[in-house]
Amino acid sequence: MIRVNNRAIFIGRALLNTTTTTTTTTTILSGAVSGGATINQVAPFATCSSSNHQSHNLVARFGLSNPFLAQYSSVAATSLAQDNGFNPKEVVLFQYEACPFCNKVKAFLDYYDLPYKVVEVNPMNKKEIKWSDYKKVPILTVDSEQLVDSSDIINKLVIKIRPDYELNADEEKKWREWVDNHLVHVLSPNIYRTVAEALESFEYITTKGNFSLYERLVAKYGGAAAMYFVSKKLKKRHNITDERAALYGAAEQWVDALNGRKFLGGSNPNLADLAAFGVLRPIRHLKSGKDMVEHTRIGKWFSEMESAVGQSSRVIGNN
Ligand SMILES: N[C@@H](CCC(=O)N[C@@H](CS)C(=O)NCC(=O)O)C(=O)O
Repeated sequence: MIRVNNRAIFIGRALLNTTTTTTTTTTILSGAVSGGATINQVAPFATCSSSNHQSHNLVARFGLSNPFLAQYSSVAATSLAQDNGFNPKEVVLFQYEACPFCNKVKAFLDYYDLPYKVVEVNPMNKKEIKWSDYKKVPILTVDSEQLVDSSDIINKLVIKIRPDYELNADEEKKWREWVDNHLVHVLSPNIYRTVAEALESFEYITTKGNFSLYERLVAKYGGAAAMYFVSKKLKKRHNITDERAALYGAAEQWVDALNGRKFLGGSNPNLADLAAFGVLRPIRHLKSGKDMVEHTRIGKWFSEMESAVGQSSRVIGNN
């Protein structure tokens, strides 16, 4: 079995429209952006919503694995999931590589050493998930069962792996919600904060996402430019005045929550640790992630999480 050491590079969330209530992807910044391409063609934004299903604003997420860190290796997996009697024949994750919700699921699968294949969805035509009524990612298929929504996916999997898992523990629940409702929102304004950072993010996005050659070329420069401006809108929407301060504040808030413990879960990560790690892992090697580790106390926990989660259990090939 070939598995890839996955350090995904996050992508962003862009709220282009603050009023629409439709779930349909909408071009808000219409008109030619680059060579006649519309903004959706330039930066094929997805309609991302947080765990709050009330919001159907046009947002975007992009992502990818860090090509510099990806290490391929053959491993003999000892799966916690398999040890506990959960041994599906095939697990497939339909995703955008840098979507934070997809990365939450990946952190969980990696931690539990549950082998999974990845199908990278083209955010423009989503043809890879045409078979499903659910129009967002992540979608996880476990043999013939379809699971949707990152938190629901994780809840269902953890109960399959550890039937006695206490899903409603107050602290864990509170911080899982904090990841979806707060942490995720400070990421995009940071990764698109300056033109240089927007270009860095799109370099990763377009290298690893599912784009045609044309889409890739247009998306890199047009998308970076567009997201630079969109991220300013996002700041306003989430009442962020200084994006780095918001990121550092969130990181410090998380370390305070640890309250001296190795993980929020104590000596082992719980689902909140995995969620926070999952959404931060893609930005870790972007400038914003490096700044975060340099200027806050989060680095120690992050490194402990890297060791605890270990190698990706993603299976390469035949998908
Ligand atoms: N609450 C969902 C949110 C999922 C979500 O918003 N996914 C976005 C990508 S980040 C999406 O697929 N949007 C639809 C689109 O791209 O058109 C979850 O936690 O899985």
